[in-house]
Amino acid sequence: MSVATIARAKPSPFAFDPRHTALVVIDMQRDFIEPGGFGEALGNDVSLLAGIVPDVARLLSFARDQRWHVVHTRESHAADLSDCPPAKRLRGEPNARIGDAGPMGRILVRGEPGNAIVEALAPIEGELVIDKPGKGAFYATRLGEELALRGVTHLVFAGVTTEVCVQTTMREANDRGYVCLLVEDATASYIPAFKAATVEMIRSQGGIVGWTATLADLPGGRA
Ligand code: C5J
Repeated sequence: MSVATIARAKPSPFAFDPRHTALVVIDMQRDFIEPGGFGEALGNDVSLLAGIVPDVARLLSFARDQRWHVVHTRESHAADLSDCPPAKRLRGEPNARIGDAGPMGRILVRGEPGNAIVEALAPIEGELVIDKPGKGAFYATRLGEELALRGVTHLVFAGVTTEVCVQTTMREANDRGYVCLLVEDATASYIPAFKAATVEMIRSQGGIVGWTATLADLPGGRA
């Protein structure tokens, strides 16, 4: 087993076998990152998320070079919204709700322009793309089965938003026995204090949910 180590990971060095490791890029889709999508409809400043696209691109390129498995997720719903419970759709007072028409097509609906992953991070052949109706990527998807088929044991997380879909998925993964690490500068929140709190809570108490590291901490510091 060839083991790599991120020596400066917190709270302790993170050892992994690249052959059994997947990068999971959460929801880097236009609906959250560009004006006119779900994120902006909720009243958020989407530029905070757009700012990490170059960092996620560097991490993606590193993972591809290292031959990690790569998974992209998209928060998305069927066109008839049969997988969007009213409790989700009717929440809050957004300018536009899931399924409503917006400048990038129907909000958070599969196949609409706004549901696409931003061009700079587009999946390439052989990478897994998971459409998920919930915040966690394991809920109501084939992610668990697909990772098992590939023999994946370690997950490295990036994407948005840190405290919602990234953290939820990381907690789901932790409970399923995956060894998880979050790359701090490749994740963002509309609310920076929530990102900072999430990073701290993940690695607290000896790594209660997993590990964290920065791009510069990755093996060879190449990312
Ligand atoms: C949210 C997400 N924030 N991808 N989704 O609704 O974090």
